[in-house]
Amino acid sequence: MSPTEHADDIALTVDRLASADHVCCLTGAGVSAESGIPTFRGADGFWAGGRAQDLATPEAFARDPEKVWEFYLWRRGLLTEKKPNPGHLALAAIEQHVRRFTLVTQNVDDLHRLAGSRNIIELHGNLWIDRCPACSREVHRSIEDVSNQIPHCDSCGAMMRPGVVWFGELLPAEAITTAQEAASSCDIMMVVGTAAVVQPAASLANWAKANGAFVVEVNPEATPVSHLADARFPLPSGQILPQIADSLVSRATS
Ligand code: BV8
Ligand code: ZN
Repeated sequence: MSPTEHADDIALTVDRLASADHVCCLTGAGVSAESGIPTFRGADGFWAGGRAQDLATPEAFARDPEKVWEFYLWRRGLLTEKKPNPGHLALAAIEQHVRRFTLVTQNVDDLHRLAGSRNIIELHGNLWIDRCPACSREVHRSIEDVSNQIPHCDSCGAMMRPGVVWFGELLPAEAITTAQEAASSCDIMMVVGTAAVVQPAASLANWAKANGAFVVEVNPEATPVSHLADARFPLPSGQILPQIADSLVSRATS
């Protein structure tokens, strides 16, 4: 990307960030792509071949829990060598230089927290959490815990499940309510790295637009919310977000 290309939109976005009382950012799997983590609907995505329904639903888990655990334990193992990329780090830097920042993520890879983001809402849970379907006990795993053993509950012995939200399952009530409140009250909504097809997460962009927010989209591909964008960067987040963050930080510190 040539330096001047998108310069106007960068300047406009930084102006909005600098003057905002509340910035909201919705992220999806694309923000982790440059960390080497497959997205869901891309060519080499996790859902390639339409596997979402036989891997990420309660029915799939009831039908073949070993197969579902194999998928999630493999993804957990993948994460042990992955780290936040410049896009994650840029969002953490932006959070430090605006008045109020709410990061709403659909991702379950925990990379935003590792990058230093603080005010994070995980709409779809977290890959490092195991939850007992029988007694609701939760265990937060760490990279050291990675194994290929299916976890069982220490309290009641039941087979645990991954602490993520599957298709057909309700999102955690507090998470989606807080996210909708943030989308409804923010001055600027950044939509980064999401195909914007999964609901209710994708509708947060509409909530923000309806509240008069300035909408920024970062995605190499067009999405069903691209028409809402006041500034659109058809670029990888790891490329453009650091430019926006650097410009904001130098402005804030000059
Ligand atoms: C719900 C956790 C109420 C698990 C995920 C029938 C029955 C029941 C429900 C439904 C139904 N029909 C529709 C629904 C609603 C359903 C839904 O939205 N389905 C869609 C697919 C049509 N939603 C639900 O079921 C939700 N619950 O509605 O409850 C209810 C209950 C019962 C009955 C009715 C209603 C629960 C949804 C949560 C599912 N769990 N993940 C796991 O991770 O394994 S969803 C999964 O998709 C991930 O969380 C992921 O984040 C999310 C969204 O995908 P994206 O993040 O957008 O990723 P994707 O690969 O698609 O796109 C990547 C994008 O990045 C692309 O645009 C690409 O261009 C871009 N990109 C690539 N590289 C870069 C980049 N961008 C920037 N930089 C780059 N470098
Ligand atoms: Zn239990």
